[in-house]
Amino acid sequence: MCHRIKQDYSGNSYLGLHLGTQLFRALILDSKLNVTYVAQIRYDVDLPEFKTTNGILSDGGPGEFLANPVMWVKALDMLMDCLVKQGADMHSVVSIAGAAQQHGCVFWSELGLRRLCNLNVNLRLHEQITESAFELTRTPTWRDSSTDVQVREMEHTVGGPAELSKITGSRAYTRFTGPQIRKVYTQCPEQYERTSRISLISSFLASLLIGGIASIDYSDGSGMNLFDIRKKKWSPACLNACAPDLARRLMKPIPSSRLQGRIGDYYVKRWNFRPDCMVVASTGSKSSELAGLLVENDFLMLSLDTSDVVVMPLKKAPRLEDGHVMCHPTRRDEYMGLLCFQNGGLTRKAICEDVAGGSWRRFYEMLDATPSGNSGNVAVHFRDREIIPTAKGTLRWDAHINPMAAECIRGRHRFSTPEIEVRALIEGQIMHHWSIAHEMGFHHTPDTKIIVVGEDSRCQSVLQIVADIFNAPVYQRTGVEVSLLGCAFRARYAFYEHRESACNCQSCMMPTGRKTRLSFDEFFRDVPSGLKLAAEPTPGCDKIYKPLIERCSQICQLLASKSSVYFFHPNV
Ligand code: XUL
Repeated sequence: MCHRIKQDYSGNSYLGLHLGTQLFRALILDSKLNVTYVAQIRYDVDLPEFKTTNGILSDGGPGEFLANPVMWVKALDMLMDCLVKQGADMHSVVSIAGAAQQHGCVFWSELGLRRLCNLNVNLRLHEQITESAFELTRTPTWRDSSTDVQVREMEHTVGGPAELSKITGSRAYTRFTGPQIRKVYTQCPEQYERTSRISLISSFLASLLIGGIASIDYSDGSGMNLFDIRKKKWSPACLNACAPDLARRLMKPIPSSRLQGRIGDYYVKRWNFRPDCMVVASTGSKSSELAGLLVENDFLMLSLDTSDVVVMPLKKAPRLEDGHVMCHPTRRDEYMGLLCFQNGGLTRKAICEDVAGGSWRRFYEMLDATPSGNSGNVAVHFRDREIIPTAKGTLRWDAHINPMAAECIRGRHRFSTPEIEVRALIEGQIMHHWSIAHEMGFHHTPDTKIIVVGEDSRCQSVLQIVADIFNAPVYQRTGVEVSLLGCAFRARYAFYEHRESACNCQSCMMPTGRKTRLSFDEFFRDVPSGLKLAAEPTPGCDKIYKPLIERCSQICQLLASKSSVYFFHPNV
């Protein structure tokens, strides 16, 4: 007999926070997992004093995409106010989980550490976690690609890209945290020397919540080129190749489901949080999207957001030549494969400005006014330097361009109508994502669900293009952003794992003596995934797209070979 008094958890709620590239969002779920409150801060609009464009400072050097961490601190302060103003009772929140844009990092100063641990309730968060709390007030974000030199140095020291990938799940990438830290160490050695702790943006968010430095979780830690994804600890070889005395600054990494601690006293006094409110390790945005899907196996997720990303769950960690293998956020000893494309939502936004004056309605009408396959017109827009392949530039081919003739290098200047431009952009992006995913071994069977999520997954014609190019049924999840939902689900599960199921008495044990604790997947098994079939492949679509995919790959190769001169031999 369990003598524990049965607790009533029906008044509980769960808070998810997502610190994204352009937005900081919050979501509260009640005990039945209904959405009760949502709030958001858009940096460009709500925090104009930080002068960002799409959440990034626009005055960085070549390839630099930086942000001021104080902006995120202020956004968190405003977000909490916003929830309370809407009537949210923060006292009912029993657990919080966060997620953040991946790879970027924050360099805490000694003073910052002291302020963080002694937050004063009479001041707002950003009035005490000011610029002096950081050694760098322009900190790298995932869009940064200014570390080619450090990428080569780290790969060389560790024994080559394949060796680095064997340990960390990825060869070195410019936006990954290791090369970014090395850049700070080599270019600003004094600031590096003075840095007391380095947080990922995700663990930075958790740090703000607990009022102390939070650990980096395994899943987001896999995006650093420093973490041994199999041994689940920092790799000494990678740390040595990056910067001295780094392990101390990073602290020990922890599993993504681990508790970071209780919410800081500051939040209790300022917004009436309960003192025992639990804070779970924060993780990366895409890990959180995976947690929010509630689909167990056999799916491939395409996230169409600021970046476009393909994610698939993996039982084992394969060796990828390109792309990333990361620790799974909710399943112990499992993994996720991730391919990130820099030219996603921001490229669509820029072309929408160009051809439709920024009106998405007009933009999608234009898309609908053109046939599948765009009469052979294909374009690849790598306006920002693309990640796979490493390439920059735009190239348009119409049906007449001969890939063997010199004209293919220049392509067409413009297509004859804006409608053709729009379809060439969207089809070009999806064909590019499909072929890279295929090359990397992200295969799907007839039973695989292709799940499309993210801000730009709302348009039916885009979903149809995905279904036709992937030649598979496409599912969509409507409602709140899935990365935010993933946070709230992780918060809910943490409360179950660490509180509800944490009784050790006899009747709570299985006959074998093992606890009856459910896994994350089992816990949410009866919760509807909310997925609905959104598009099925049009009969005969492969005949249209197969030759176009071939042409799209040729365009990508051309852009990559044109760009390699600049990126790999900068002194030529
Ligand atoms: C993934 C990546 C981006 C960021 C955006 O590797 O760099 O998708 O996670 O938040």
